[in-house]
Amino acid sequence: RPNSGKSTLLNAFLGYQRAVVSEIPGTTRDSIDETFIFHCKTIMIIDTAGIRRESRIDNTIEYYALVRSKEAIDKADVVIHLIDATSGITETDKKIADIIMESHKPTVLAINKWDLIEKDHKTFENFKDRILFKYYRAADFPIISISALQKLRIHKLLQTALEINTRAKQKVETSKINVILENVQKKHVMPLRGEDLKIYYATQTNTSPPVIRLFVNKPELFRKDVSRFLEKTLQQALNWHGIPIVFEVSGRK
Ligand SMILES: Nc1nc2c(ncn2[C@@H]2O[C@H](COP(=O)(O)OP(=O)(O)OP(=O)(O)O)[C@@H](O)[C@H]2O)c(=O)[nH]1
Ligand SMILES: [Mg+2]
Repeated sequence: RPNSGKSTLLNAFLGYQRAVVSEIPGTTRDSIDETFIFHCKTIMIIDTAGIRRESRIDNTIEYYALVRSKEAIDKADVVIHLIDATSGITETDKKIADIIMESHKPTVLAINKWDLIEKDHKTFENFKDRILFKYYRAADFPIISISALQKLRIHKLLQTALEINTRAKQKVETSKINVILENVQKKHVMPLRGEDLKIYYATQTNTSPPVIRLFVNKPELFRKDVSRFLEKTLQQALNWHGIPIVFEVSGRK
């Protein structure tokens, strides 16, 4: 989102003023990529133009900025979605979250400008609750409060991004996935309860994003709520928080 502090964060990671920062939204027009070393790893960081709501994209410069921001998402292993703490999650942020989710990239939500928030011991939890209330899918992702300007928790942010990247590249044993799915079906919880859907067999066919191939009795019963539910179940059981899962469903083998 424009003005959330993306260029400031790039500069904080690099340790010098590489990108132009200003209080005027729309400062960065083209993506900038740079590399730096963190814990003996070379990391490429891409700073993008802030994405505006489509209704406000009224000229070609902004249109191409959007296209390039989407290209940056496609190129990335992990996406950091920066939210401005002073405004909280906005409609624009939800739009951006939708764009990120379409890409199925591992994602961290970073709440920036945390230095500007009056704090007591409950602030972060309250803030998180408000975000989840406005946007329940935020629960799918790690949420970290940071200050790009004061370099607060930016190492923790990087560490988290690296961790979910590593996990997204893992291949899980077929037996493990099948045990999880067997157990969840035995429990008869919603939305599986009372339905005739049966999952016979599952296997992981790809990584980053993980693709799970499922063989079921009636593919037409594999609706969105079932898919969501199984995604959450597997994310929890496999420590895949922040990592979207793609399901490929086919009829009985
Ligand atoms: N207090 C505070 N201000 C910040 C922080 N991060 C960025 N800012 C300020 O927020 C404004 C916007 O920062 P930028 O880094 O240019 O934001 P951006 O996301 O790159 O914006 P666009 O390029 O327009 O999309 C600047 O005035 C920054 O100094 C922060 O952590 N704390
Ligand atoms: Mg910028």
